[in-house]
Amino acid sequence: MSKTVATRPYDDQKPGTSGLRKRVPHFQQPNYAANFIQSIFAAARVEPGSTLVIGGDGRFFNREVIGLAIRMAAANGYGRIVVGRNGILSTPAASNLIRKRGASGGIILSASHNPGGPNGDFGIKYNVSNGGPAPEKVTEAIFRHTRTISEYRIVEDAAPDLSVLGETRLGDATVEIVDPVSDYAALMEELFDFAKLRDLVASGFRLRFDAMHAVTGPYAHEILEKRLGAPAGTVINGEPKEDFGGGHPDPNAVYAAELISEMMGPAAPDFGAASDGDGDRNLIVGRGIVVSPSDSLAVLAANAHLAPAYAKGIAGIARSMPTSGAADRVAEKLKVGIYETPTGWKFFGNLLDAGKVTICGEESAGTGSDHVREKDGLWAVLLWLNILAVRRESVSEIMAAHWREYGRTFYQRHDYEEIDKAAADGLMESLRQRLASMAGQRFGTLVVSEADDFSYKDPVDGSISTGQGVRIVFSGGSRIVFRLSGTGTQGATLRVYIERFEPDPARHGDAPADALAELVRTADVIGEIKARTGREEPDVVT
Ligand code: G16
Repeated sequence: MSKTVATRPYDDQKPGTSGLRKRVPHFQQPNYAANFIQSIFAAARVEPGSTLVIGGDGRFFNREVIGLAIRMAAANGYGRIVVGRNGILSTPAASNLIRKRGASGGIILSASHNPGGPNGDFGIKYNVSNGGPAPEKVTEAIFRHTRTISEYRIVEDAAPDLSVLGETRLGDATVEIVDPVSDYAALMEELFDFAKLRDLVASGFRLRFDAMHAVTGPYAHEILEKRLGAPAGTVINGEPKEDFGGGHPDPNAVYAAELISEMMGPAAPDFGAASDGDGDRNLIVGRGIVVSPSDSLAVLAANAHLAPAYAKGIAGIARSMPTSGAADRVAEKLKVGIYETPTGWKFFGNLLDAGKVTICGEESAGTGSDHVREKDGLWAVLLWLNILAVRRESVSEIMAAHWREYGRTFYQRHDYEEIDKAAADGLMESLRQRLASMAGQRFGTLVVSEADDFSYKDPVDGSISTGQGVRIVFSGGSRIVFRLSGTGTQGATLRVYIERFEPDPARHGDAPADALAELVRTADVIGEIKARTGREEPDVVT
């Protein structure tokens, strides 16, 4: 039996870069999650009897909302609801399941790399039938519905036990609890040469994977240790925890410090990697070298043909605007298309569906391909391993060779977290007002050649997204980009992206901080960062 429950709208349910993210207590307000889920169903307008996939990264409050989403889906006309055991599905595994099952969409409960726990973050995102994040026209329709919602539908019966595999009936729907790992692991075996990977591991090659107490633990244990034969202990922090063990499951040099310090030490393994809360991001580290995500995208694109899935070559590359131009040089050499999109994986979906690109990536530690419609942390790790298994060179050697061939793009992102929202808006507004007069201005040795506020016209459906970040380009191609994050939950996060191309191999060994020092100083002058935010230093440099 299902029932209709009266509710009242909240005015702050606008999805950001990747779904709706708020603190857990905020989500625990009466009907807060139910309102958003009902609005997803209203915007999705699926055929009765459709399939819906539901899963999450296992963070605090997951179980409650998964139970709620199952009961609401059963009352809203879905015929089959596919759920990961114990509510667990990594974001790429959910994307794969949506595609494999011909589902009309999926609900993924995650706040990605944001910390979890009773006072941590929680999030809900909706993915559409191609397995990718809902495009803006859908997220806008969800938001519109949240502004006027007056009731939601739910079955009265309890949701089934999420720990038991198999099917049960709930209202008019079938709820199917599936193993979260097996379909995903099978997909990885199709894409990569597991025999070669096993040989690499058997040859004494040592790897370390930090799952950061988040969702990739079970996936990494199965794939790296069981299927590839890496010794037990290869995967660290491999048990998912509701609060990620008190950590911040963001795979960067600050939050994955344990991994980085091991990789920089005298007994470092050959290869290290980490993933985030929901398993879509990746960090790649070689012995003594951290690979920047923008460089990783370029190297993966340049070497993808070494893995079976991409042996015939790639159709094109897409990167988000703030991601460095390193991949552009690879696309040029391969004579394939390069697309520059706004931040947010949702912008890659159309390009992938249209076959215009095969590999996509972002500076925010995300890389992926047309195998699913999300970025995919373990996929990036396995593609790196496949490349290493064929080339039998170290990560440092591969990077040095890449820079010799294409030149090196030095890159840093400076994050100022939880700053005052009004100050952040003021900083961006002031930049926008000065854009028209910026060209020709000189800052030290740097001369501005162009400045704009990035906007994007989707080449497939013609939709236009404006206000996607202020770009200041200097003669010679160096660049500073200012943007406000769309994934924070407290105040505002200012991101400043800085890059400089260096063709001279004699300079490729320079430290990024030195190579970018003048641009960093200039970013503060142009953005008035210290004056407007009161911050002397960024909180995180990636
Ligand atoms: C999400 C999006 C990414 C984006 C990142 C950072 O990642 O899927 O496309 O690059 O947020 O966005 P922002 O700069 O707006 O904070 P995730 O891993 O958080 O889902």
